[in-house]
Amino acid sequence: MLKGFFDKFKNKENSEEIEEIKEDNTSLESLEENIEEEISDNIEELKENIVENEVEEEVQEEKIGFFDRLKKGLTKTRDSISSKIDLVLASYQKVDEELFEDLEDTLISADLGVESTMQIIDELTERVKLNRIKNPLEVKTELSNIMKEKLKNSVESNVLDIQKTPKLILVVGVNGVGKTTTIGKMASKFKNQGKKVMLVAADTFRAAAIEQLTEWANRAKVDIISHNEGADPASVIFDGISSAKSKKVDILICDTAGRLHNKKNLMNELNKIHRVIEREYPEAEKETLLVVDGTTGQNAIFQAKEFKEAANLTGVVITKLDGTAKGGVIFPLQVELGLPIKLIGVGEQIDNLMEFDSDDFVDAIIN
Ligand SMILES: Nc1nc2c(ncn2[C@@H]2O[C@H](COP(=O)(O)OP(=O)(O)O)[C@@H](O)[C@H]2O)c(=O)[nH]1
Ligand SMILES: [Mg+2]
Repeated sequence: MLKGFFDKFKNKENSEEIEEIKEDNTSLESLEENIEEEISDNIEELKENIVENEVEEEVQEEKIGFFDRLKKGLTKTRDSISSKIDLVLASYQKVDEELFEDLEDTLISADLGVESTMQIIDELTERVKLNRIKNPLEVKTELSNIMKEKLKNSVESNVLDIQKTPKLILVVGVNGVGKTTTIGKMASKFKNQGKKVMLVAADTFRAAAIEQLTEWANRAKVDIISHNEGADPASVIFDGISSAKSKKVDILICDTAGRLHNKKNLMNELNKIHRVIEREYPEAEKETLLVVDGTTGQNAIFQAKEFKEAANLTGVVITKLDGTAKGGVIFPLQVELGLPIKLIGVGEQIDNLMEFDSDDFVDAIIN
């Protein structure tokens, strides 16, 4: 009996021990579960971080890519402006009147125009005094700041807004500046941004001009409206507008001829086109872009003045900046004539068209 009691007691003890061990086991299991959960949470977080970093890197790369492409396109302008400025600044021990005169000559020789240059140098002189700048090398930073401000303050915006649709873009400019090429590049760019684009071949002067635009339409994979050589440009645009309306086109881009012998001819032709557009497409956002060839320097300014009087210009595209040291011409166009630079052409390829940003531009030509 006593043995039986002991056995019972032992059994009880055993079962208590077993319970204890069981409890320990469950708490161990839950601890394990917690640890596993924590590890998987950490892994998730790490994964998220990696994705975030990758996205950030991509954005950063895109930014670097854009700026590098801009810098590459503007190599000749930068070589002409930046290295000359460096040379001037390095040859002075102190900041004096002569240094400013030398800088003035440098900017004028880089096609910045007399008026813009004078404004920039006056402002620079004042700031150097105000900020007690003694070191000629510090002058460059101040100069770059002033150039950025001048460009920014001279127009409301440099953005070619394509969000409000339907939109009609009339492209004007003298022969050979790059109108047709720029239209092809724009078509591709806007299409890639999800817009439905159509082109109008209203340069009816030569059959080759119509063929050239047709080729660009094929390359950009957009529709085109054209008539035969010699047709009335306004009537081609009329047809373009009807087609754009029925096909619900977002952006209609019209090429025009550059061979108008005098200002009166030019005005008549453009007035007729503007009248048709106003009458047939009142709901469209209108944009008239003047294309000028950056390699022509002062000639580009002269053309801008002529076209400003003949057409209701909303912006300028400067082409061929890849092949010229005359990129400074942007200053007289925007600062003196108040025409916003909206796009710049930096090569002949379909993607060699960039949006203009004044800060990036100045950074790309002065470093
Ligand atoms: N290097 C370079 N050439 C360009 C650029 N834009 C246009 N061109 C070239 O300039 C020439 C005239 O262009 P085109 O579009 O026919 O001018 P349009 O007469 O005004 O229509 C062509 O050989 C183009 O390839 C550019 O941004 N850079
Ligand atoms: Mg053309």
